Amino acid sequence: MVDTREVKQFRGAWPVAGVVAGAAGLATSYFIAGAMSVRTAPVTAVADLVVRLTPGSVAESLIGQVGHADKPLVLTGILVVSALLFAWAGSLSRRSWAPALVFLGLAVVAGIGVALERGSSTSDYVPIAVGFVTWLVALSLLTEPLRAVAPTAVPVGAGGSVDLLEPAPDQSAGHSRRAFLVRSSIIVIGAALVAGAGRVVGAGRRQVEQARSALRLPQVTKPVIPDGAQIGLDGIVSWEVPAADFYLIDTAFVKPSIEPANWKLRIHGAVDHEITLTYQELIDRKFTEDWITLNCVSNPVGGDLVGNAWFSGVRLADILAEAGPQAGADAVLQTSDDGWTCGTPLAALTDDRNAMLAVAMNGEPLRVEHGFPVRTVVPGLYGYVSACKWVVDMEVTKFSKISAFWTERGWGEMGPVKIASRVDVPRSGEEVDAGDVDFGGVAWMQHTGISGVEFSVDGGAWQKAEIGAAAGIDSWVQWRGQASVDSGDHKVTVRAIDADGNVQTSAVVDVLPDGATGLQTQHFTAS
Ligand SMILES: Nc1nc2c(c(=O)[nH]1)N[C@H]1C(S)=C(S)[C@@H](COP(=O)(O)O)O[C@H]1N2
Ligand SMILES: [Mo]
Repeated sequence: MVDTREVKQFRGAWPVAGVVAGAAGLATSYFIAGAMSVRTAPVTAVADLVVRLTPGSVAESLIGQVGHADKPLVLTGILVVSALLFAWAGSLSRRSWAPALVFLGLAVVAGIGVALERGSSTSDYVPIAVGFVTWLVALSLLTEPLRAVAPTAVPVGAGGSVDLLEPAPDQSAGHSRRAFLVRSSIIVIGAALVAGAGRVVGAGRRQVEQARSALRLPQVTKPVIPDGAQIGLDGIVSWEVPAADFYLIDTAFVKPSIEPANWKLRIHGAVDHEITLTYQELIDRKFTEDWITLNCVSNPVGGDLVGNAWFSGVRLADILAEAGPQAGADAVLQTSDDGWTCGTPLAALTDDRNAMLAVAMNGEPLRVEHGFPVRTVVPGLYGYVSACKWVVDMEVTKFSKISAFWTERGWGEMGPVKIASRVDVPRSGEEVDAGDVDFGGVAWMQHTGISGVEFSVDGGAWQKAEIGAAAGIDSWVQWRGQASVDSGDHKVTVRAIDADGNVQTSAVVDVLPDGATGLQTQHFTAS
């Protein structure tokens, strides 16, 4: 029989369990954010959210009052509020599993914070998910011993007897309390270790970020959008895609943290002279710069895995000429610091196009997630065969001798881009005013160029669209057109024509193995 005082003492343990479990969840999410180099950890994202939601005038006067302490204050506030919510969740868990809802609510708030961050991607939610699962597991581990001595059905003192519902014979209150203390200590120590490890893991990334902001690249010029490239229709993707909004595709769960001083590229294999380049040697060479549209082979018709940016770097053709590829070589096996590989046609790296080892994007050093300090960019080829991020090794070889990450998985070997066009205005499902309706979007066929875009409303005749200026043959163009429509449901279809006169096919082909074809049709309603 359990002493009622023991049971009462245990009441305080429930909120403690909530706080310990909550802290453990924060610790694992912090660690994962550090390990994955997630730009904004969940708590920081919530802090940004709080700042965003605080009315400007209030924020200003607060910041005025507390000066530079504003950010630590907001963070401390969030941690205090979280701790109270954790404690509340812990007390709730005496009676039901409702506390899971409290945790879920917190996870959702963190998720909203992350969603509102500029350039957030799916992987940014992983730390939140891990933190949430940790909460649930830790809370159930901690409350298990408590549950054994505190059957909620029995109000202590009512009727004067404490009738425990079938306590296991060895589940005395003392035993349970020991179990609770042992489990909380293990979880607290574990959380501290995990949080500490998160700091260490995150430190590499912080150092790289510092090295990145300290970089001076005198040969890199700021992008200047060519006159007439922006066609002036709201809703079309911006012609120059900011690095923070540029699509991200890679297999690296943890993004490589490479300081420029530690970067080296080895060019070897079937070459007359093996070359090893340091970062300094690379940026001391003559630069090339170009507007290049980069796209992913997995981009479906109408998809947004495509972007256009101003890349600065060193021409690979010049470097490879010094290495001297030997007769018979037709491929370059590129390897990233993270072990990812791709096989690139040697010809595309040695012909007159601007295939380059890029160090900057839109006039700024590459972002870590886009391959800092050095990545390859090859106009006219899909990213999976060419645009190696964090590139550290190039082996000149033959396709017949190699396999690479995606080609091993059934994707085509050569990866030339296919002509494509997209409708950005109106968006699917959008309501527009009946009458003259504006249409617009982008079209691309890198390294051939686009000569025209046509659109068809409700399956009618193809009409010529106006196209914006291109910056050469490697960048996309914006297009726009107008047609009169009655009220009701409508559709618009677009197709592009390349500089050789080839018209984009309507034949539907899936992205696997070498890129989608087919025309995009957007449905909209006029009223
Ligand atoms: N190291 C590495 N480089 C990589 C990849 C990768 O998974 N790992 N993915 C490639 C693919 S499939 C594409 S489409 C482009 C995308 O480049 P971005 O993320 O800078 O837009 O990078 C390429 N380079
Ligand atoms: Mo890709």
